Amino acid sequence: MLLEGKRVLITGGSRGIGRAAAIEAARQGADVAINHFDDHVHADSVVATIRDLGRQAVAVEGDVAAPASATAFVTGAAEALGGVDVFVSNAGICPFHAFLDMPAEMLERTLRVNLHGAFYMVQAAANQMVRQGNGGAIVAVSSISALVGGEYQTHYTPTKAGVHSLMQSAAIALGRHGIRCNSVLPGTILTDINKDDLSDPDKRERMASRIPLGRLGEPEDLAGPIVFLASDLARYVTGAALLVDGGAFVNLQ
Ligand code: NAD
Ligand code: RM4
Repeated sequence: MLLEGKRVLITGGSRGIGRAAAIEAARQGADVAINHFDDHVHADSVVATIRDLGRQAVAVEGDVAAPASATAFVTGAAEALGGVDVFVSNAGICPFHAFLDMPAEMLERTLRVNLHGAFYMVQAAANQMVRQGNGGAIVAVSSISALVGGEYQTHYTPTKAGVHSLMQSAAIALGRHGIRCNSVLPGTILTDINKDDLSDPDKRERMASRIPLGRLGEPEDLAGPIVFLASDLARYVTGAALLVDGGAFVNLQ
């Protein structure tokens, strides 16, 4: 019960990594609020699963790219759960596309959702934690893509480097308030975000064969690392980034 009595908020909590983290947080004793973007059926299913575990759960719809969604989510969740102890900034998109003809709207939208969205959400959560006066923990879902490139991800990888950097700077800005800020850097995890990209069996096999642990990741592989960084077991960890990639990053020679 690493998160017993904690109030945990997760953006993009209706599917994939966010969903797995939300359910594991509840298993570890937390009450949970999820944000999602027009994904009511999946969000309702996460809420029902968490309530079946005997914990409180709420879902708040909102586009993280809109700054007003951040205050709406944090305020709504704090009212429903009685406060905010942990914030997981997870929502993100990756519309795979070639570089030379990348449409400007695709670049703008990816930056707005992944980077601006993370900034406004983390800022709103931090202000709530500062008002409460009891510290807190923030975990951002960055990516192995903060450290390596991707041919069809030239709009996306800078956002993931940005989220990683945001946690480093926020760790300094918020340390005096007892708020820790860390990121996880997932490798390739099988979710809707890369379903099309990995539908080519050759690409999928090539990616998997480079991973020392011998398989692509599942959303649940991220749940433990996120819960750990959110928990008091990590009480002296801030400004850190934890690769969760089956060893892919170090496998260069
Ligand atoms: P996913 O597509 O399964 O889930 C994305 C979630 O984000 C959904 O709940 C969706 O409703 C939500 N979302 C999307 N756009 C939103 C918006 N504008 N506002 C609010 N919510 C929005 O994807 P996933 O793989 O679980 O991705 C989650 C995070 O993990 C992303 O930030 C992604 O960059 C990161 N990541 C994923 C992988 C991977 O291989 N799957 C690897 C590294 C990092
Ligand atoms: C990740 C990483 C994965 C990719 C997803 C969409 O950051 O690059 O390989 O599948 O993004």
